[in-house]
Amino acid sequence: MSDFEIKACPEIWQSLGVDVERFDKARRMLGETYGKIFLSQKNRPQGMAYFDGMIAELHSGRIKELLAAKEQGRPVIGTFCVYIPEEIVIAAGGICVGLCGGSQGSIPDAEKVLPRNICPMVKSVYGFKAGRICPYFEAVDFVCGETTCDAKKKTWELLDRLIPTYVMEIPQCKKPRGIALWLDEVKAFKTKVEEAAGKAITEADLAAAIKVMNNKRKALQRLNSLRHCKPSPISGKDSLLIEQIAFYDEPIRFTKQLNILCDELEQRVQAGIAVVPANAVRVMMAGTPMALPNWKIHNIVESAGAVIVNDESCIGTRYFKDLIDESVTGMDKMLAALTDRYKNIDCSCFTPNNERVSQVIKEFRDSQAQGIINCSLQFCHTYNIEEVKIREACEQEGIPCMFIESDYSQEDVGQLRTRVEAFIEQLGG
Ligand code: BJ8
Repeated sequence: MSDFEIKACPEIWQSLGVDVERFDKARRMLGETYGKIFLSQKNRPQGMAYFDGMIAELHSGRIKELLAAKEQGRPVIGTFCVYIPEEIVIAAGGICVGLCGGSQGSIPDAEKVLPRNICPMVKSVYGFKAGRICPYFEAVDFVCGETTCDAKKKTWELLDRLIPTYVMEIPQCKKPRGIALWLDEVKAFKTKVEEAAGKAITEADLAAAIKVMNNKRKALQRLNSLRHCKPSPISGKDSLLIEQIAFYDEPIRFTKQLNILCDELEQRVQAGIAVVPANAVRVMMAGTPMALPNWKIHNIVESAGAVIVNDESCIGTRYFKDLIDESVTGMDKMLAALTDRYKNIDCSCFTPNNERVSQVIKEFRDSQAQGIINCSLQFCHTYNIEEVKIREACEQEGIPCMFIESDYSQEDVGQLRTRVEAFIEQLGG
């Protein structure tokens, strides 16, 4: 179908202590899957070539960049949650890479230690490190976890035995004393990053980093608005891919390339050019994030002839819908403004979390979708339980909604395909 290949770099993997033989097999399989899912799409925007290139360089070029940064004394920090303030890392001259696991391949390594009945994302993360099958994990100086869900916060204790794991305490409620604790945690994280960088972050450093991240989030907002056009000028699969690449690419380069793509998408909108037929059913996804390379549900939905026009998740809008106020000056006030932006992220780990319910309805309306597929990773209690409120709100608003609970395995694909096809048919597809 395609001769796409994710480039190999065995000398570097070896020097990092990666299990080269095993990792190389995974690399080949991933390249094949990528070719089938992404390169088989017809009429893709030309600007996707950059993002295809980022996947081709996933395990080579970008790893080399991280190692070159480390040589210059810049810290490279791995994260697992959008609550970790990337601006602080960038302000210190460092690099932040998202290490959330979206692969079934590392789960058997995790299940040797962790219980089977926890979220696949957490198991995938732990398995990547335990099995030494992720060059990113081997390239970072340390990782930063957080106290969001129970599966994560207890796994960090075990992960710390394999790699230095710093943990940010995220409150459970957004009361003033919770926000005050959060601000303290942001300050402590700043100190930790400054120690790793061997330099103090100045107000000018932080202001510049806030701008970099705001610009990146604005470009992602722009992509999201373009997806909302009818017909959507880009597929949901490609949009998801871009959102996933946002977590490991160099932010200034990423922003520039995404804006170039958005210029092209604007022209496509004017010309009425789309990847799918104009009458394709429009679906919005909501729920737990889909970390690279989890393309399972998007592939099922779009293979059934629908187009996904919005991702209400941490890989999607929760990552980029809010910006930091750039007009604020003075380190203390800037850190407070930063905390203020992060507290608007409406993860189901918070209680209460009614903002998310309203946000889901708002995004449904904005995206001109016809139905919502609310997804939860298996054993994610917070999103699973919050499904009740999402379903009630959809019923009240007359919005067709289906709920999927799944993991990274292929075992339920046939059954999911049948359910998704029936839902799309119900929406008029
Ligand atoms: S802000 S959604 S990135 S915690 S899916 S590991 S919650 S059991 S990923 Fe998340 Fe931050 Fe929240 Fe977003 Fe736990 Fe649920 Fe697994 Fe989750």
